[in-house]
Amino acid sequence: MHKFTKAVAVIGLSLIMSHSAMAETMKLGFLVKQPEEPWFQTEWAFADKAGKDLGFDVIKIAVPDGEKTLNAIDSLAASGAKGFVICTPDPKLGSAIMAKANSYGLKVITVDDQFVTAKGKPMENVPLVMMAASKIGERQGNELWKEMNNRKWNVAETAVMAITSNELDTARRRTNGSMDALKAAGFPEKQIYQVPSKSNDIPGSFDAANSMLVQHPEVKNWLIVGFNDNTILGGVRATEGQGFKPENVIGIGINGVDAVNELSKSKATGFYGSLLPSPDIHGYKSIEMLYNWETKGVEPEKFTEVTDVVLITRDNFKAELEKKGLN
Ligand code: FCA
Repeated sequence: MHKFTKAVAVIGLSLIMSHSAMAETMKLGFLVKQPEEPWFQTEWAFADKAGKDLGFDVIKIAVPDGEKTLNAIDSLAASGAKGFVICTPDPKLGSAIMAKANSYGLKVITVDDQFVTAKGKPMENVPLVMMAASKIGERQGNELWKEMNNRKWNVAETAVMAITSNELDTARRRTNGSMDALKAAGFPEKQIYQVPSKSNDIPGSFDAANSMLVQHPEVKNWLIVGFNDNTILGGVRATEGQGFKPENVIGIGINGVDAVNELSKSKATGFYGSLLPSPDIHGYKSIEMLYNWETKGVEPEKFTEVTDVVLITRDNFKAELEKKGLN
């Protein structure tokens, strides 16, 4: 009986303690526009890791549109969070997001997509963590050129299909970088065709690519340019639908983690590979900066560019993902 009472008391005490410990744990938000992309799931996972390492809770919220974004900020404030990292569904929401965050005294760090004013001017005073957009685009162009030459394609029978999302600055810079690199390498400018995507997902780029393919029945080989893996996947699916063989299509994505299913397929497709940046660093570092800002008053850098990139293909993707702890 005595033992039993003691045991109950111990359990009771530990419950009280864990409850009060929980009450003291700092909360920070991590809001992303497209949680269905493994890219953002990876950022979340590494934000959680930072939370475990440094001792804070991460409130992860999907914000596919403006209304959900503003509601998410209300609920973060209600739960006592001190700030949030965000990849906004629309860069033009920047001013509205900042106004709401400021009204609650919440700190904000942006990741991947930079806020712009209503007039489209980058809001450079809000801290940003992002990949080097033009550089990764140039790398895409150079790798496409290299693989085209490996396959000894006749340039006269080849065209570039550039699926664009120019309203998103990072996307515009990536695809422009890619087209510039192809031109610089010697690809004829008049065989580079651009088509805008209506939405930044596979169906959007699939539709865009289909309309491009029917306009150019004369093209035998296609190089596909686009700002992320989903864009390229949509393009590749469209070529398959219109009867192109994998050996006549080269698509190289960007994000890497969104290409794992495709690269795991038993047979090669027109999706040759992907440029893998560092979603782990984006997720970990952005929220670590927020934490240091809140707890130590360390002002984050206004711009943190993450440059480390590796090309993953069917041959090396498992090993490369493992190196970064992304498997
Ligand atoms: C943008 C894209 C994502 C990812 C990220 C780094 O937000 O939409 O797919 O590439 O930049």
